[in-house]
Amino acid sequence: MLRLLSAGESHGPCLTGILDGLPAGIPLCSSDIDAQLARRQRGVGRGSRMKIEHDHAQITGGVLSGQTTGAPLALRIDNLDHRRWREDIAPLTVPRPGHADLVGALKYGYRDLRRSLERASARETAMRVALSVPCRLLLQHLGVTVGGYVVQIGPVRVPEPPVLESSTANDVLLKRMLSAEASSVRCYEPATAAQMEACIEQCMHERNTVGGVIEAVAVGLPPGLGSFVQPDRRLSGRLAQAMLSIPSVRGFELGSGFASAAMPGTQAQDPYFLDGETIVTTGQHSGGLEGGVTTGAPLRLRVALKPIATTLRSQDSVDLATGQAAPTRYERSDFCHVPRAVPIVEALLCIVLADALCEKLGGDTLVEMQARFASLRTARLSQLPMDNQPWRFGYE
Ligand code: EPS
Repeated sequence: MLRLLSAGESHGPCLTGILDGLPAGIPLCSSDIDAQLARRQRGVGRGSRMKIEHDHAQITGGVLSGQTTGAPLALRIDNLDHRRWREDIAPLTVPRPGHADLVGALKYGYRDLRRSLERASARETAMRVALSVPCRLLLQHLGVTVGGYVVQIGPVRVPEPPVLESSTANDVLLKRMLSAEASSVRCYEPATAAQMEACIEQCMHERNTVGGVIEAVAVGLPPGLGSFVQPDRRLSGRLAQAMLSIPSVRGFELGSGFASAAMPGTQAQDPYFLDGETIVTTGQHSGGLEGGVTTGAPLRLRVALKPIATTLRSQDSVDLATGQAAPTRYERSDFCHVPRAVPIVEALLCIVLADALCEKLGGDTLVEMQARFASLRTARLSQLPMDNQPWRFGYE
């Protein structure tokens, strides 16, 4: 339903983006977008490029008098660093392991490796964060809140939190989002946040980089987003695709994810129980999706980010210009991008969920979508009538 395209190099004049398929009537101004862009720029462990850029999105299409019109949204973000890259650029011929340098030359025949990094750079995520903002606002107008926090930096992890109770899960998760935003490493647990900060500082001192794990959450979702009737309509797969498209993401899990592989089957499911007339489930293990469809429980996913591949200490490589073994040459980079990546993970979650809601609700305007949202089936017993009769397939 939503189609997103971006263009632009990391050190070129600007990033350009288009998001097509938004309903009309979502209030949107560039300061809403800039607030999310600013979130993406702060956090312990960032590199010096973030001191140069002060990201601002210029809206150049799709918003009239402060509201989306239903036409494609068009945005532009200038790269302030571009002015330093207008003259002769030093050749880059030693591919950096873990970056797209070598595969770009193999695939596109580039004769200088900077051509690979210009587009493979995570700079592009600024535009995806910007384009996600009307999606986040659409979700908010439907009562859905998306947030995220860091649960691991290097070996430092938040202590395993107690199992979520369905009656308090939303409140607990909303509190975590708020506390994380007040932390320089975006971790909701203060003692662990201090250890994470120390871990990042230690890694900078050792001239190294460090990765981590982010948990993203959506609360207030209706049941029934996504489908199991075709594999490509499973929301779980659509989320995995989106999350694995973030540079440096190497792992994805929903709910108990990889840990559930070690659990007996009786302990790896979320039981159903009645709360008055309504069937409820915590989503603790499922992550809020069963059969690739939302259950109405909070959606919880995790992504693992490998450490940034650009390191102050050189790595073994080969100079393609001389054909000799050669060390990589350092250019500035982040030391730990994990706190800064939380808004990126949230952004992609917002885009996938807004897409699924547009699919489920249809409608050309926000108001139409709100009315349809209010009439969706809930898990009340009265809305789940069963025939309770023998039946037949009825094929010839
Ligand atoms: C990046 C390398 C660094 C990061 C950049 C992503 O840029 P530079 O090579 O100019 O120092 O700062 O991230 C951004 C510019 C950004 O806006 O997030 C990389 O190699 O992916």
